[in-house]
Amino acid sequence: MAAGEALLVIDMQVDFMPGGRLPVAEGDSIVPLINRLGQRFSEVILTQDWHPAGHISFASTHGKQSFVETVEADYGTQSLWPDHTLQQTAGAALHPDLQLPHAGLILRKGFRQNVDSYSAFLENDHRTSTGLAGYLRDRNLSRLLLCGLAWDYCVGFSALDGKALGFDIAVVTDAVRGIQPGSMDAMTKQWQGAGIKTTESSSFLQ
Ligand code: VGL
Ligand code: ZN
Repeated sequence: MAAGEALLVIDMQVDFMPGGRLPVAEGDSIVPLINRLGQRFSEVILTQDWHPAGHISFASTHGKQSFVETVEADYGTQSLWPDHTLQQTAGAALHPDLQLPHAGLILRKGFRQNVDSYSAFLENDHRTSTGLAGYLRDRNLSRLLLCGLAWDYCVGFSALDGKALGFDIAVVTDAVRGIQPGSMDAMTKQWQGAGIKTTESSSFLQ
């Protein structure tokens, strides 16, 4: 890795793995690749989706159906999900096979009752900072390689916000999996429009 580079590993948590509460197909298959990538970076940052009971993003909170129904939040339309990554539960834990002991930061997000946060940089109101940009700037980390879950949501919006905040962003596409093919395609188009690069893990592993 070059100076100023960091690997940002998004939401590699039990609930997003097959068998979890909000499973991403093949989410577990990228764990070994992410471990290998991690060995190439001295700067590694993890994120952890971390919701309280009754969170605004849970369909159950509103007596609605997940995936198909939405609610109008103060900040706009919020998609609804099955209850997932509840604070302090086994499902919120990082995948037990992740081996990134040198990671310097585990950033939690989505912990406010009435605001979701897909992005590692800004909550879904597009205003409230998670503090990640400040951390990166303080530590002179300006180029980020993104991997993890999910392509169409938390990886996707982290890439868009990171780019908009002035970071050089590349998504390591073979180390990412997504929730819905249609929204993955739409997100990929948004990345292209924003000038976000995509790359493959082979560029970092020999
Ligand atoms: C995610 C939906 C809800 C993600 C998190 O990690 O992509 N998606 N919460
Ligand atoms: Zn969530």
